[in-house]
Amino acid sequence: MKQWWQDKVIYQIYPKSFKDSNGDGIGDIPGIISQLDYLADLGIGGIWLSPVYASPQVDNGYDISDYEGINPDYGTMADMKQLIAEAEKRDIKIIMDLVVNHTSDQHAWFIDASQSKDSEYRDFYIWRDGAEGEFPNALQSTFSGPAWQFDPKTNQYFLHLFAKEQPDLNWENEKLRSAIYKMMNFWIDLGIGGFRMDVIDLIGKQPDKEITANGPMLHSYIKEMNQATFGGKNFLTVGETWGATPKIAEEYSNPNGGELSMVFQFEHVTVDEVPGETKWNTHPIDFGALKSIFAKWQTDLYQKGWNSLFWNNHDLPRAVSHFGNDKEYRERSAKMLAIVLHGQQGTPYIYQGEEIGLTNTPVTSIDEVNDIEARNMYNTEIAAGKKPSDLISAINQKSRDNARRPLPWNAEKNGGFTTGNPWLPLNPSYQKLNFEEALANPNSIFYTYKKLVELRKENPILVDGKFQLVDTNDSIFAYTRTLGGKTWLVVANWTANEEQLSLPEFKLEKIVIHNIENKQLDLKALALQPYEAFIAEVITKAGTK
Ligand code: TEU
Ligand code: CA
Repeated sequence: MKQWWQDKVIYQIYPKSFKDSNGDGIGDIPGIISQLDYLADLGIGGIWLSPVYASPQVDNGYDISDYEGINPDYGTMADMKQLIAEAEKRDIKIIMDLVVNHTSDQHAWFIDASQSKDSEYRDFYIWRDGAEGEFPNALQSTFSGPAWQFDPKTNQYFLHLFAKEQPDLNWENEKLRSAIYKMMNFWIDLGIGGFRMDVIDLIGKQPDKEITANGPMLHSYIKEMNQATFGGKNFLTVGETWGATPKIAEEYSNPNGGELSMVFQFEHVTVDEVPGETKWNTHPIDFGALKSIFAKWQTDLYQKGWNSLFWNNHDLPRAVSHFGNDKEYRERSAKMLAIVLHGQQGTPYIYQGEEIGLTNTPVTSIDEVNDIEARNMYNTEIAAGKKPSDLISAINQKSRDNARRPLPWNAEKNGGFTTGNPWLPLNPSYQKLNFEEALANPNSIFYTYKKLVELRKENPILVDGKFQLVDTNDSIFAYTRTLGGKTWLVVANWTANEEQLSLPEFKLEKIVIHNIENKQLDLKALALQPYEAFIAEVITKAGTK
């Protein structure tokens, strides 16, 4: 069955920072509704909405206290229904964030479960014995420190792979699984178009064996969920799977597997990390390695599964700062990153503000940092004797706040994001760098994205064409897409150097998109400018490859 999302581009909204409608400094659902025409203009087919559910906001909504309620800061269920309806009018579907590895400790299930060992909800969570101060085992939380929290009331520890206010759910419990499926069907019945599944690869965990990702029951649970909820519907499901290899991604996403549409894998975005070290130990990007990673995923999943394509999200640094050049070549390198990603096979995701090339926002002190992950890391490392300046430098490169700054809609106070005090200050660049300015400039990054979105809808070669890497040096990423005798060539220089490239095997038919206006292309002798990138229709001289 043809799925609604196959030739579409998805846009991620982080609601707290998108648009404030009532001056309280916090983005909200009416704010999103007010900008739907902007998103329709960009041409996207779906919105992945980061959590808007009732939540004490310890982890900005990834700690949910009621899956069927809306955080009052963001609006009401009536607003949510209106968002779904208004989006639908513009042919945009809403993809809800499904956070079912854990709940908030303020969820009714956990409140009840923690009252007594006899609670009917006790087994919805993961409790273990251990004398106080002696943890059941060595499992660590992603947000620093032990993954076990002692609960004096019942004298047991509970598991939390994230904050201690985010207790892990026990997927071995069939009653818990049915309760989750019931909740999912509630949302499906409201007319949403998909789910993005938060850390879904952790639900099959075996805590006693210290197995967290890719546990033995993981795929059975996902198959069961598929059958009980979205299976057989025209629906997008994307699992967040930090531990996926191409083989594992194939298992999730193969069209006959009864699991998910696709997964987010993170091999390319963690290319600057060394296995065994944390994300805070940064290393320069090895572009040769990056190219091989893309080529591997493109090749291994072709016609066996489905890729998701992204450079950044609410947990990652801004794409242009991390992979491009956010100074002299901000515009050109942002367009290059867009072209080289959207040229690939899979479903592209744009993270809010990426389409105008928003950059990271440096801070000078931990007091300016909001994100729980960075703050916990900072406190732990300071206690271990690390230097504040080194930690702040790592935070400036990697912290999640970089992507979470409120959006600059125009050059007015607070970028037009709010008439009040924004919950987190905007990047000070907003006077020059904002949506209004981008829309008014026909050469802006925005129009590169808009064109790429449109190209995908109109050209099956972008959706289904076979990927083949073109051999070049590591400063250049070049590949072809081929479908039905047609070939598109994608070439990107991902450095600030000029690069020479000769591709005599291709004859230029027409330029599809190019991030340098009015520049001729001679494929036999390409003198690539810094961060130059293009897609061209070509004829393969030695016959079709
Ligand atoms: O992220 C999963 C996750 O492992 C992240 O904590 C990730 O390791 C880190 O942010 C990289 O910088 C998901 C959500 O996307 C994230 O926002 C949540 O905090 C987390 O799950 C817990 O729900
Ligand atoms: Ca608000």
